Amino acid sequence: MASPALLPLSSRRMAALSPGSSVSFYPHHRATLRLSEKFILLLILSAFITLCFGAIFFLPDSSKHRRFDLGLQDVLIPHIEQPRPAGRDGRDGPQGGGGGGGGAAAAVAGGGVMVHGGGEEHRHRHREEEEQLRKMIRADHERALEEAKEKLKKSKDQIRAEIQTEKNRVAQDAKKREGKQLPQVPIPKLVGINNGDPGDPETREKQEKIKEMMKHAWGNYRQYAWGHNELKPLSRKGHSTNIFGNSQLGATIVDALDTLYIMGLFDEFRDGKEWIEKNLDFSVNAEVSVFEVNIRFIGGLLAAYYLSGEEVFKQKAAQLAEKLLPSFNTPTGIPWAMVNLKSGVGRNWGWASAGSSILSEFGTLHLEFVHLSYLTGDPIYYKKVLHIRKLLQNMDRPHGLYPNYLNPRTGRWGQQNPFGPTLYHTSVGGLGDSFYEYLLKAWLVSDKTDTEARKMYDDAMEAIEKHLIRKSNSGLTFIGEWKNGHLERKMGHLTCFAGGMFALGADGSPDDKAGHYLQLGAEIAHTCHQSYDKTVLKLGPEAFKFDGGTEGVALRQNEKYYILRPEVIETYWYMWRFTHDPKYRQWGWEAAQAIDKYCRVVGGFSGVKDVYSSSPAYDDVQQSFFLAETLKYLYLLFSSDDLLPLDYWVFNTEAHPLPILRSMNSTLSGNIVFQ
Ligand code: DMJ
Repeated sequence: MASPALLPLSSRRMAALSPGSSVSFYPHHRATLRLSEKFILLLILSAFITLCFGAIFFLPDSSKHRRFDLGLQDVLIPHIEQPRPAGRDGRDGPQGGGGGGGGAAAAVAGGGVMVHGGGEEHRHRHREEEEQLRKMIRADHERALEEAKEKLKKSKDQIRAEIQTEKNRVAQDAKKREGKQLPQVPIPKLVGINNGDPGDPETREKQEKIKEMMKHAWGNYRQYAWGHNELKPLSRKGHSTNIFGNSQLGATIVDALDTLYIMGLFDEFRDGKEWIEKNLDFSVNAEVSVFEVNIRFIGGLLAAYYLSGEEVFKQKAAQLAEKLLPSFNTPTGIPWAMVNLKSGVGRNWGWASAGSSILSEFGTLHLEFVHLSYLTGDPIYYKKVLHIRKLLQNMDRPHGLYPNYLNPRTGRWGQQNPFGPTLYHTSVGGLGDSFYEYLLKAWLVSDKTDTEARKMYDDAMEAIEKHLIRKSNSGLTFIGEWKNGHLERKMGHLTCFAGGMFALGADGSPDDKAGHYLQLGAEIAHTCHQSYDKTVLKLGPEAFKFDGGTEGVALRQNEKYYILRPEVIETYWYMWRFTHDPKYRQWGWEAAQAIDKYCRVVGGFSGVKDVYSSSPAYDDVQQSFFLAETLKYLYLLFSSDDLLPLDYWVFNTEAHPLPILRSMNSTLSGNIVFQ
């Protein structure tokens, strides 16, 4: 039976199918639809399809999650699998090797989903929650449909005017937020923010030399790449990478400010401040790395604020932090790796284990976010990082180790292999490194009151020592990586920061192991120095092996480069502060001289492509971390200990000093306590 037309009838009529039949009594329908009719049909159809997809894909799989009350909010967190005994072959490795071993995670990968806190009541609750979510999505779509229908009734001009009004409102809101007065909070005691005269003329001369190198790096950036993220010292023009999106955010300026300040280069500092005041705008359509922006920009701005007391740095840090918040809008609260500063849309790197988030990225926010909450009076930042911590605390860790990848949609570790043994990657170098560093530093920045962070750090160090740290044939201590089911006897330049971390964490370690950890720091420093000493340029390669006859040397061409990285010098500096053994100043000086000899060019400093070649090619990049970290650690190495004393300051992973928050009343609501 034909039904009355839902859509307006066209004036064109069709002839009755059979004259005289009952069909002819019904209105004649036209053969085609008008454009607007087609559009409405399309709209309805697409809403319906979205609804179906929403139901299938976006509703959480209740079998993989359970409700968990963090005390902050009700969130979905992943299953916690019960650890299984070590692999069938009895190996004491984190992944239990092949052949169906691989511990708890392999059981998951094999499809054996475990239901925790089970029971009929539990399942019933899940069903109700799902039904509620479905209802919400349905209501959302119906509302959107209604709005679309209403819109279509309006004229083009009306729609245009409405869009403009909305745009103005958003812009005004943003302006208001930018001008928002931040609360006055007590500023921690800032001890040792300048001077640092080392006392003896020889060391003073070295300190001066480092300052001269800083002037050379900054001066050339100032001249050839001002406002760009980084400098191409050979091409003498601006440079950028995908971590900053397609933006010109002056990364080198922000990263270098505190180094300029502690070196007493105040004219340069003022120049940088002026640029930031006039030009640094975060409302740009750029997809940036949340981690990099946090450690370089937020860290840099906060440090510049604390050192100089200039409000503009605090304001800018707060504005930027707000722009990063949308990256936390994931089903688990584990942030996306990248966020578009304008739209707030986030996503992960395509190469990171099927769209996973990276441990060293989402695990390296704590220091800056605690300070942001402190300075803005808004607990949201602290809550975000505490949520990440709680989630990690409740996850299964194969043999106590944290895998490098975590899927922010499912809350499961990445790299689970559905067809065989689980292949986690665990590393104290790239992808893992600063997560461990921040556990320790979260404890330090809280004036040692955040004992939960300290416990996580201690447990992690114990597992790392047991499973990743080995001695080479010639007795060099190295930190390997778990990859593809075995310990890779390779150490990255990035991993060399761990020497400093062990030394920094020695005091306060359990079972009176302070001496042990200081010794471990010294051994890592020695190994990393060896990796420098065994090269032609006396600069360290990106990665070096301990296999067979190879002892701390890079074998592959693509591991032989040095890109002005700081980690080895960072470790020398921490070791110097804790031991005052003159060899650390000696090793630091060797590195400084090598950098000056082989990386210095007329237009700045450049990385080199092969540290084993006497005439290496340049990579033509002056990394912003060269000014933020490498030169700062060198300068501190040749300064007295009362410049930025470690009893008062904690350095973020980009070497930006942040004061320890002690003996002050927190302005924060919630459970942040700074005594
Ligand atoms: C810096 O940006 C930071 O130190 C980060 O933690 C990792 N490494 C680079 C410099 O090598």
